[in-house]
Amino acid sequence: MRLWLLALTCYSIFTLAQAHGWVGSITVAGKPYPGNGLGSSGTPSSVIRQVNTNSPVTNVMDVNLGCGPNAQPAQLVATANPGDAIQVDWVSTEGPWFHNVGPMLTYLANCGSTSCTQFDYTQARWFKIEQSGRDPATNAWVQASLNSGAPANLSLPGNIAAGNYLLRHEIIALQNGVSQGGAEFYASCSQLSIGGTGSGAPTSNELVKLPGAYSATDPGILVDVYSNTNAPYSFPGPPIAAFVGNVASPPPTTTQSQNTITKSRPTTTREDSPSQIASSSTVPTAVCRLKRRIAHPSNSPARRWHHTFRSWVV
Ligand SMILES: *[C@@H]1O[C@H](CO)[C@@H](O)[C@H](O)[C@H]1NC(C)=O
Ligand SMILES: [Cu+2]
Repeated sequence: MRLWLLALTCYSIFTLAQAHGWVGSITVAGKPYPGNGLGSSGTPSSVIRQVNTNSPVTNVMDVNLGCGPNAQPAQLVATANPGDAIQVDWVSTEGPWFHNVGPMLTYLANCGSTSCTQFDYTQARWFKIEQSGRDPATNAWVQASLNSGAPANLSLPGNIAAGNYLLRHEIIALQNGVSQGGAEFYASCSQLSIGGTGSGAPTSNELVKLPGAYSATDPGILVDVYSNTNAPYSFPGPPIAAFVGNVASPPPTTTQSQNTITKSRPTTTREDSPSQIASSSTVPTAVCRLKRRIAHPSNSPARRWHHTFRSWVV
């Protein structure tokens, strides 16, 4: 009997500890590219660099901020063209991605003249091509749309120069962002070969290192997203590269806001409320809903349980 209880308790702690995620697959111009599970046992024939844990990076200077925890080069590249639509499908052990506050950002880095399969991501100079915060129509974070199993959507710059590029998609989960070190960073890198006849490229001052471009006290990282949901969100990192949004043969204009959702509109919606988590849950059982509620409640004292459990186990 005692053993059973112990086993049950351990199971609960274990599943709470798994309450994070990774990229399961990407789709480029309609073609799906499956990724791997966590760790070293997956097939290496993927375009997505495999990570070894679903846990987030929480130190902005951690080398794993680059491509996710212990990211390994993948064997394949996805062929793409300027302007292609890309979907990034984030998953968790419980099913869809479930964090629902914080931005999503996309960066590219040029791998040079050889394929990205051998590219050392610590040498990457990243430029930003897209970022999304709150949806102006609903005031909900776009990230919350992933909770239903929907992918994150982005598109390659319409005039990007041909070449080998690492695509870095990032989710920052801010449910604990009120404390320094509380923000959770999830990054995933996919290997692309972009063709076409584009000429667009970032300027050198638009290129950043990751880690390097974020500070733990950036206003978009050390932030209480629950206290004033109408406050404009300040995205971390560089602005979107100026050439992004230009199509072939563009006039040289700056279109930083074109691909960006920056501003919220006043509503009374409060994200991450237990009722919303319960109603948007795709996990069928009450037990699982309860578990998710415990793992991601909205009030900060209880929210710490998530991390307390994690630190016990990890
Ligand atoms: C991505 O696009 C699909 C199709 O339009 C949509 O259903 C989904 O909600 C979008 N994802 C996000 C995060 O908005
Ligand atoms: Cu988490």
